[in-house]
Amino acid sequence: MTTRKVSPKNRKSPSKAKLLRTTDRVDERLDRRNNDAKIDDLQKNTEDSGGEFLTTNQGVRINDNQNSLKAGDRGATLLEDFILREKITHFDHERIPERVVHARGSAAHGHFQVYESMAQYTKAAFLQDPSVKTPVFVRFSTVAGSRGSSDLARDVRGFAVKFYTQQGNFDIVGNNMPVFFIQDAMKFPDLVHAVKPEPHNEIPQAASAHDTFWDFISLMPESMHMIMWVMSDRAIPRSLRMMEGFGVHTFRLINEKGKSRFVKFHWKPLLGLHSVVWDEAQKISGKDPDFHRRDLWEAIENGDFPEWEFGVQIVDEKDEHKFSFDLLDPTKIIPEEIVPVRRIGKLTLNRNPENFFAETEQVAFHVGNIVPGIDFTNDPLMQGRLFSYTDTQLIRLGGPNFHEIPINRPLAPVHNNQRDGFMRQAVNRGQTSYEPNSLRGGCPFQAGADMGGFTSFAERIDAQKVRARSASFFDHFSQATLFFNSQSEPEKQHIIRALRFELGKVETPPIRERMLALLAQVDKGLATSVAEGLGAKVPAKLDKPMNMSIPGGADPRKFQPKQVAQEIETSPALRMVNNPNFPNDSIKTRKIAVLIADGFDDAAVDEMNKALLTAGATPKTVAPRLGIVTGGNGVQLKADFSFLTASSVLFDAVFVPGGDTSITALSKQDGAGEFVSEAYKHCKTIAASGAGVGLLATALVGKFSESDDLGDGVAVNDGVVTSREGSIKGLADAFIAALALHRHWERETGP
Ligand code: HDE
Repeated sequence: MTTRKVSPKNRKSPSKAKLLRTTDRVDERLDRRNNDAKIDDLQKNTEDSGGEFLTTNQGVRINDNQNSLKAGDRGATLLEDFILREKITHFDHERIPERVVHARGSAAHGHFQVYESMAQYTKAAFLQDPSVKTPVFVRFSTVAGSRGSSDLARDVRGFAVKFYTQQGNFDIVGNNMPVFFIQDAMKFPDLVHAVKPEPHNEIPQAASAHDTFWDFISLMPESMHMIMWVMSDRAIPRSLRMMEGFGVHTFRLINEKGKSRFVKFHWKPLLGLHSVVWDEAQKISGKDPDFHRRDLWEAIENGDFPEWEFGVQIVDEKDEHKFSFDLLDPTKIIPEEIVPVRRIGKLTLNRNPENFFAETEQVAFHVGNIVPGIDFTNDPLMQGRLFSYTDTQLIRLGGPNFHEIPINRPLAPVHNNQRDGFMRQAVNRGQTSYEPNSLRGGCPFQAGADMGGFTSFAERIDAQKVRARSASFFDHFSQATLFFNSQSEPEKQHIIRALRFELGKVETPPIRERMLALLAQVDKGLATSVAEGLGAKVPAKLDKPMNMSIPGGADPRKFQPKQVAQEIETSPALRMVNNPNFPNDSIKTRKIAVLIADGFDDAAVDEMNKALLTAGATPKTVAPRLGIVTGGNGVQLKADFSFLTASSVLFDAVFVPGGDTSITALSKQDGAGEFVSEAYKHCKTIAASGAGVGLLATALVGKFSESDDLGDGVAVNDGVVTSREGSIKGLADAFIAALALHRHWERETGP
């Protein structure tokens, strides 16, 4: 293991000019290496095995890695065996505690580049120069499940970005939803205890569909906006590459003159916003629990680098109180229709980690990692987070030196008088470890603001010390209603179904009733539909003043939710279907299953594959068995999957090419018909040519009639694209157009 170089002892106080030159040199170095700077930095600790002898941790070459040292070949193992003891001891200590939340995650390296200087708003160095690429490491996660849980749980996704900037590390530790369940950090342990598996039997894993979660939520009216998001399709993304990200809290941008503005951070995926359906999510959890991890990994390995645009909503200080909601309340969004999201830069993920544990598991994010030009607000949820993140790393990573772990160490130089502690890597030279000192000429020096020293925004505060919540935090339902009203019809139905599922798993009737009463505050139709599915009735009204979530001995009447007139009735930016922010949907990186058996129409497959590849999609063959499959004209293709190793839920669409022998074999094949009918059920695009149309007709009896489709070549019915004799090019064009719609919700039957 190599350690970072510490700068040589500097006994004289350097002049300002000299300091400036030092900083410039660092900048130059970073600029030159651009986004490779962090990769280079990690190289110092990267070990490649190949061609070396096996050794102990002390570097002693090992002769026998098969047998322990014994007294005779059947004899007791000897305590003396230092090689065995070292190997087993290390193994025994391989595990560290998983994250208390967000334990399940996947990450990647990349870079960020700003489009134009944001100097008007912030002095943050990484937001000044479009030619500078700032290295980033991004970790996506689910919240509730354990490290080994399924990627497809209905859950919020963490979206944490670490920027290794010239001025130090800046972390945006956000989610794929812009609001949160609670308004104050005080409630976070309660929320997490409620959603985690129940303590007596550790059931259920990675699921909110159980009594304790809904018990808590039913007593926490402030969570209703977040509940709408978590019950929506946003909670079951198609891919980590196809979801938005949000900083959630309101932060501050501070410019060179010290002027502060409020800001909300956004990530907009260039591949658009897409989700799976709940039935599919549950099946994927069985077929491939690593679905999102694999998808991210494969996309990066294939060179399909995921990209997001970085967006900011900026609000002037003078406008702080002009909204129907409080900017400090993390259960509220600023609707994009009121304050547009300005896209100011791009994040690209282009490299997978080398080692999951070293990077993805050991990375330590912290909302408190900010750089000059960014600052906090008094959002009471964020304020609590500022305490929590260092604290959690101390137990999770085993001591105070976790900032020295390669993935966490900044590229900006680190000099201070902090010393020692478990696993210290830096060898700090010199006699002094305090400040002020004269023995080291006062080094390391404090930096004035003009030298990049961090100064906190001097917010004026004139207050009494109270445990309280602002009156401006009590509109718990208006934005939940805004969210529900902004959804497309299929998305509304999905929310209703999700609530029926979740509350259907709740075993205590009063919890359901309280939830129905709360849902009625959001939308009466929503509550009635959910109630129908539960065979229950929406309570006539909320019983008495809501006696929920209030301090002991307080008067409940002073804590009632109130309604505030909203600026807008709907916000199209909140829906996923026909969201105006994602107008140009492509089929890039979509996975298409091509079902073949010996005798398949090889000309059709060839032409379709070419069209799909040109459009950026990835066709994969699925056949009755692995190995080589031979087409009607003798073309040989390798089967990527068999019907045993693949399933329609792992693909975005299906193509069934013709070829009589192939279709006869597929018709007898267990799983082929199910493949097609399941894709239909999940509203995916399906195409068939020649005899393949017959297979569709059989698999989709009652849903699709071949006769409907036989027109002048290519027919399209609710995303089923067929051509018995027409051109494959025409079929491919129609298939690609239908695929770009992602799903064909018109096929869905009622909740
Ligand atoms: Fe976190 N959160 N959180 N959180 N959070 C953690 O830190 C916490 C909250 C978020 O990929 C922990 O290193 C408190 C909101 C992400 O490594 C812990 C409160 C948002 C990640 C912690 C919140 C988040 C975490 C657990 C309420 C969205 C994963 C392990 C006051 C804006 C980062 C760790 C990664 C992780 C505490 C609320 C996002 C315990 C106390 C709101 C994406 O420190």
